[in-house]
Amino acid sequence: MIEKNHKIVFATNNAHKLSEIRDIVGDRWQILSLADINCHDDIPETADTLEGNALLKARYIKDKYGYDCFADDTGLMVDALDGAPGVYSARYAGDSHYSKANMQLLLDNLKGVTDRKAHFSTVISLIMGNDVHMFEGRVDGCITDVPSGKGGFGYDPIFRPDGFDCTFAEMTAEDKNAISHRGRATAKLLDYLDGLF
Ligand code: ITT
Repeated sequence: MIEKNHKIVFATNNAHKLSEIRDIVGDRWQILSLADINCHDDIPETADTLEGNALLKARYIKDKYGYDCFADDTGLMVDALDGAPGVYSARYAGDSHYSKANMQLLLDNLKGVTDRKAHFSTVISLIMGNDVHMFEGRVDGCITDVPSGKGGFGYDPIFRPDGFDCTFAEMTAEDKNAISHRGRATAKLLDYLDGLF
């Protein structure tokens, strides 16, 4: 049994992810950021799967700071590129992690390619006490020919989810969260946490 004001750290250095998760969770749980616990480390992400990296990030915080913790790892998988950039989405165009460069490289690699199918996958790893749990979310869509929209982050300006005629970057945060990979994985996380009452 855990209390409603139980503190859980979200182990991410990505401010956009933090704000998306806080929007989704609302006041149901207290989500602490890495800054809140005074962690400014560059947490290693050396695994070659989303599951592996999500677990590495959560385990790092649990072991070093003792907090219950969750982390997400996300990838954009493009069918015509055999699933690339996938687990390497953050550094597709190099270690600088610039979203604009990543998007441009992806568009360059898809020049003349008509099969634009792609999906985002998110894996959330939660460590509560000694228990580890994984939650997964996915959204299917396609890669557009040019970037469009100013919302969201990362690859959002070039990803159009199935059933919509706009990119994630052209949607409100609420609409993106309702159907996105992270929104779906987070819904499963919240179902699990709610069940602990
Ligand atoms: P942390 O590891 O600190 O959480 P990160 O930005 O490195 O942050 P990931 O490794 O999970 O996060 O992200 C992989 C890449 O995918 C990164 O370039 C993101 O910009 C991009 N990405 C993640 N979620 C996304 C989303 O909802 N929409 C668009 N791009 C996203």
